[in-house]
Amino acid sequence: QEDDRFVIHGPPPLQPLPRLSLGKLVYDSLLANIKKGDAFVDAASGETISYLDLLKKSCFLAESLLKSGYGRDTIVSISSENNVQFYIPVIACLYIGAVVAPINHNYTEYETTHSLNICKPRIVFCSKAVAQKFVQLKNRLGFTEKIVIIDDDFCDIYGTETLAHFIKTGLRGFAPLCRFPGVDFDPDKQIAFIMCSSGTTGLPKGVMQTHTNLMVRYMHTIDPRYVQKADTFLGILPFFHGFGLVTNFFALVQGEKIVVIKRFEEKLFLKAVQDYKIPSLWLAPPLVVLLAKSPLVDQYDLSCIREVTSGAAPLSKETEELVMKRLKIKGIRQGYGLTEATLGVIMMSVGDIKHGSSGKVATYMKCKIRDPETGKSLGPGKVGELCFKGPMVMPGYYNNEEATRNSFTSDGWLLTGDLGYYDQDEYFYIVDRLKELIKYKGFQVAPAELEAVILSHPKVQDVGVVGLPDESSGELPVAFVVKKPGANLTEKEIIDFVAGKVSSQKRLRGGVIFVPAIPKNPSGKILRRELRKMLSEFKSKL
Ligand code: M24
Repeated sequence: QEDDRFVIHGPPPLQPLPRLSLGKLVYDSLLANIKKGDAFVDAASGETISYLDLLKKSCFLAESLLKSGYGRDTIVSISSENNVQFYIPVIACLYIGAVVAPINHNYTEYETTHSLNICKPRIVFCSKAVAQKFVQLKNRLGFTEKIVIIDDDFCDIYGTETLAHFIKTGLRGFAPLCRFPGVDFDPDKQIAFIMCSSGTTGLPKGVMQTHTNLMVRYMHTIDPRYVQKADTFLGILPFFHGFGLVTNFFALVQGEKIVVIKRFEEKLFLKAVQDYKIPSLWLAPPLVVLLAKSPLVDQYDLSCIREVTSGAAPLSKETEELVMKRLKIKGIRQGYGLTEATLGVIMMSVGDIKHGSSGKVATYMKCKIRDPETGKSLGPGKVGELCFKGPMVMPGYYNNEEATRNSFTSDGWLLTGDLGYYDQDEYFYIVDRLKELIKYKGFQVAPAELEAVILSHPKVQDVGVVGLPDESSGELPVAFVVKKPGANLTEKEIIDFVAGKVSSQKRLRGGVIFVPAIPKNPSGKILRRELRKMLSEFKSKL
């Protein structure tokens, strides 16, 4: 039985949650901002796209998709570096109720295959840089009909077409219109995005996020308790990750100019903040650490920065304090979020400071700390699993009822797999992770995925992967490996084998430790807590 005393509610909303499609919201905003000029500008090349252009291209693309037989519920993937064109297909799909499934452009063929197989997109919109990979996979997998290149009007990669070509052929001579090309649907049920996350266990899965899930974040964005209005926004968080995709989308809806960082480079980052006078930075902890420690920071005039917001991984109190002193700002606003709950569900309000805390439960949401053993809700100061209810919680994993069922308690609370507590004033602190997930620089690394890769090595008998705590990156993946009897296998051989199959964030930067056996429970489940203990013993001996 739920103990209501220990359910922590977010503050009352300023307005009821509107039942509106994101497409209509963004269309109205683009229209209202057409005189504003640039919507996106690339910090390195200076390439831009104006609000008017974005409005036209997204409307033409939506009409063209509809005329080509795509529409509500069509699954469309997007895979590209952060660029000024990224949101054209995203917005067009939101107009017509098509479902956008972003895929990390850095993914190897192996990882991309898994992502494509989750949602089987009929169209992939991608950048020229990664198009070849999708052409090969299209032929092999067979369900994708078109690959459309978004960032080049003259691209001639065999098996692809350009965005301009797709629009022109789709419209088949019809004069393009800039009216709202919307389709009727129920925003509570209509899926807007399918995002990649491994959740509490196993391989990456597709998190469904509805229009209403995302609308809650819009309400946070226009709530002065959470967001200070600005003219410019730094598009540095990856657009394919929930944190980046949604924060940049709503900055756009707010009519801000988004300064896009395509490839991270320290000088480019600092210069963009300085030159475009970015007042509010939204970052993952590694970049906050950079602001705290990098000698280059002193070479730029960063006096424009009023606040820094950090989320997606823990940030230490020490880093917080260093950045505050260095940038002469009042505090770092932390937030805690997860793909399964759309975005930040615990956030520090504007002007509120409590060092080391991630903040308070966000408006529209409620949270409880659940004792993982007994299932009972816990009071202040007691560590347990954070669980959420409310309109930001995903309806489930795409095509995966079992994983969905396992992510909720029988009375409908989302199990986050994170351990934390709240204090007497209801500020939350995240202290550990119950789930398998490793986070490297804010990116998800699913141990089960690395274990499957390493197990496919012919000289490996068994394996278990855990994270090694690391100050600047959060955690580094480490593999405990059992060699096949008589096998001659080196650490380097395994590290290189993994590097050949997965993208950079998943490499075994924490190393390989050879062991005689992997600790498991009687049903064969890896005892990760045991592995972590072995890891700290091993490292303390070095
Ligand atoms: P995903 N401290 C410790 N661990 C954290 C954390 C934190 N502050 N935040 C996330 N984690 C870990 O890749 C937990 O283990 C995200 O990280 C994600 C997605 C969308 C938005 O998702 C957790 O289970 C955000 C994060 C987000 N973070 O902050 C804000 N948004 C935010 C901040 C201020 O699935 C796992 O990472 C204001 C508004 C905001 F939205 C989830 O990993």
